[in-house]
Amino acid sequence: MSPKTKTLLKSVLYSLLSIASITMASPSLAAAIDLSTSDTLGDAITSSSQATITNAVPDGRDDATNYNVSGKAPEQFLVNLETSLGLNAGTLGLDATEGSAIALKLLGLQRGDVLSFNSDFKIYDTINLDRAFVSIRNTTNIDPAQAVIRQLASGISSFSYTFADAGDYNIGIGVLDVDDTSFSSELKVSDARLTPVPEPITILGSATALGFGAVMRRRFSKKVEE
Ligand SMILES: [Ca+2]
Ligand SMILES: [Ca+2]
Ligand SMILES: [Ca+2]
Repeated sequence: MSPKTKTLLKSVLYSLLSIASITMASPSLAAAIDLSTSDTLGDAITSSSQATITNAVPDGRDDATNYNVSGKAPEQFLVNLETSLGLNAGTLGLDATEGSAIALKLLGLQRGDVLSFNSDFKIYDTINLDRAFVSIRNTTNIDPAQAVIRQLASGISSFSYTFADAGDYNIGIGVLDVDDTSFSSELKVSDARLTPVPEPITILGSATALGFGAVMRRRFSKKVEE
């Protein structure tokens, strides 16, 4: 085998190795969240892939159509809902009158992990509009007053949140009546995912492999020119 062929083979081998490292390092695989593992508070039902949450009472007296899905009443004492979600009293708004939610625990998150899901928020209310919310509370030595509350838009939308701190989290996703308790809304949550931040060591690994491959390619092209 001539030295040139040897160098060529080496270069091809290193390129293949670096491609292999990149392929292994690059996917930051999103893990599906099993929504059936969440607690339901008030009127909410879950399956592994979807949750449905309303603020409608079981006998349907607050609407012309009965939107209740579980036979359970929305939580009428908002402080109970807030406590179950790890929130301080009043966090969901002093204008909130009753509501329902699912409560998810996400443990051992890293800074940069991403929570995402699709939401479909149907509002059958016209006055003092109902709200859909996401509450994000880091329970690892972080003050409940630092909890993050996000509103979900009406209609179909996708939600995404990047965790700024590592820790264990309580996530609440729910629907609230505002100022009154009548006329309801329905929130459907689907495709909930947790996407881990890429491991720094993996990024370093693929960067090194990429650099190494580039060096070998440069060496090889030099050899050809010679
Ligand atoms: Ca209303
Ligand atoms: Ca209601
Ligand atoms: Ca309402």
